[in-house]
Amino acid sequence: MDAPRTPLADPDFRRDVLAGLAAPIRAIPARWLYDRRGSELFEAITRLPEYYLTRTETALLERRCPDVARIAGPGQAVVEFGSGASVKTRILLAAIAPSAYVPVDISGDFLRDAAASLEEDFPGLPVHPIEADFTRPIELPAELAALPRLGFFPGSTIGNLIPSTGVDLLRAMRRTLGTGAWLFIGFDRVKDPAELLSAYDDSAGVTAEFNSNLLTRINRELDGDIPLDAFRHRAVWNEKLSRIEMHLEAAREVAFEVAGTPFAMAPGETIHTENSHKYGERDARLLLLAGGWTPVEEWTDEEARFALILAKSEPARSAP
Ligand code: AVI
Repeated sequence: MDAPRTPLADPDFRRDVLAGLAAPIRAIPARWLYDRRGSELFEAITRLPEYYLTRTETALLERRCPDVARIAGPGQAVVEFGSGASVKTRILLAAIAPSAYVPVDISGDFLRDAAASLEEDFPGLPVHPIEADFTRPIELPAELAALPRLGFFPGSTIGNLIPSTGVDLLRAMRRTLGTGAWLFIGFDRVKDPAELLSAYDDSAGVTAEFNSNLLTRINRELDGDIPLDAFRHRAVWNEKLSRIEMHLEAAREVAFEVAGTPFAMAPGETIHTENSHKYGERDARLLLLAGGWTPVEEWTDEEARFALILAKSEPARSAP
């Protein structure tokens, strides 16, 4: 029997790419953008002058974490979804006198590194890394049973999910953290489409490289022969769905193979690679409410570019 052509390919990656390229509206889930190179490119994006999100949220955290400490009180077990151990985590932990830190991530290696560096910077703080998919409810360690809990989900990562999936995630977080817990979450706000478009199509071309790295990854891991020069990065503002979309657009007629399957695309046809939803003031609150979280306090920067919301999982009440 012949050896498989792509023995190291992640079967989920293979399934998503083959199905996504064959679909009538071609689309590949955004999580596949983050191989090692993709993660490095995303880090570079966060430092771009046009990408206001990271620096705006970081400054807001510096200013507002003391308010979170005041409202939520000391001794919180901080559960970070998709850790983490970033500059943002450190700002929160330094401000709120936590009783424990629980980074949750699907990547074990990343988690262990993050946990080790946090333990160094916060000696005496119990750190309990959990390797798990946080889109499903997670069982927290028994040591945390009696502690108040505060979930942390910064970065506007909620915006990368379509609203129905975002609500499912918020509900899973509620199940994980329990009734009476806090959730401290970042939302990118709706703003001038020109500003949004330049944040997702920067002048140095880093976002374009981040997007087309997906094709490089497909070629490498799925034995593809996609000509990279046949595709260009497109960032599009979808007003109706209130989101920036990233696409890879065929610049000419192109034919290629992935894992032995042939594909052909006409000029102008695209592969949709990411959504980044932007939320108005009421939209974000409604999303939280739909996910079982009651907004308690909200902070934005002077230009209302980005919002941090502190929400609480209240006991279930019967509807009036
Ligand atoms: C990770 N996420 C919040 C980023 C965003 O802004 O949606 C990913 C990104 N894509 C292009 N630039 C940044």
